[in-house]
Amino acid sequence: MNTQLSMPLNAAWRKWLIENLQKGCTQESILASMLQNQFSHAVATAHIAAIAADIANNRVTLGAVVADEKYHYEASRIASGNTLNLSDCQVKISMRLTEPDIVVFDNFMSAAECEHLIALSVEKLERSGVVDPETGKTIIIPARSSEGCYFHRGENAFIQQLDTRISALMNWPETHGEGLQILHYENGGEYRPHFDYFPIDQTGSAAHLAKGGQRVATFIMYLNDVEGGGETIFPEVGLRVVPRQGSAVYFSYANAQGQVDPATLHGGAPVLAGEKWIATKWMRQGNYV
Ligand code: PD2
Ligand code: ZN
Repeated sequence: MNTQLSMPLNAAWRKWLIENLQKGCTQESILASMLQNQFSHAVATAHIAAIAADIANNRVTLGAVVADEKYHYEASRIASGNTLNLSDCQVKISMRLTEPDIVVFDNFMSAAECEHLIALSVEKLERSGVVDPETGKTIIIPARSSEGCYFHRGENAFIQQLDTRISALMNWPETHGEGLQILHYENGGEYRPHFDYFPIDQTGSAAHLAKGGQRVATFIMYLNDVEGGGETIFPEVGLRVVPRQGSAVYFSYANAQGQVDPATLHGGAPVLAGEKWIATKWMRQGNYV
């Protein structure tokens, strides 16, 4: 047995490899994506060669390899304790769930910081889109009826301070974070349930995965109190996080084996009264440039 293959390939990666080899992607481009997703060169090369040989010898059918594999939970990246002392603020934990890994915080941002972030965003807002599963391009759909904008990492001193605070709390390098996204929902606005990770069996995911690898965790900060509705919902576990100014919710969904956790299906419930402002930070497996 090839010793490199003693690191098993999960069902999703196996399916992705088969599909990409069968549709004629070069082994170099497949290798590049796997390296971006934290496979070592030796392990990725061995898996590509093994699956290419299986295909050549008619030993694979897609139906046979898509069987669900249970997500393997790892320890949460969020530090233990009820109060977390960061360099510039003291954050309170108000709830922890382990499967899926979800943590809710109070006191992550001050009211003044929330107001300032909203004020910086109002002029920049544009209708939000989603990733087209086929093409990977951004498309506008009714399931996401918010407007939003982005701030590059460290775009100004204020954003830099938030980026650093978020990275410390998420226990993940700042360099792996996407730019901060701000979202504004009017009354009636919603974001129907979805996954924040890029499903590796969708062709549209490839371009996103090539830039920093898979998303591993999300951090949503609530910038205002919402008069009615607007909770962040996790339908698989029946959880509704009520938006409150300065509080935040964290959830993680990718492990070291390259699995993603479908129990993190989540959405933004319709705003029933008033408006809703949030900021979202997505972290990647590797450097996000
Ligand atoms: O607005 C929310 O609560 C929400 C829900 C689901 C935000 C996101 N996803 C997101 O920004 O990914
Ligand atoms: Zn989301």
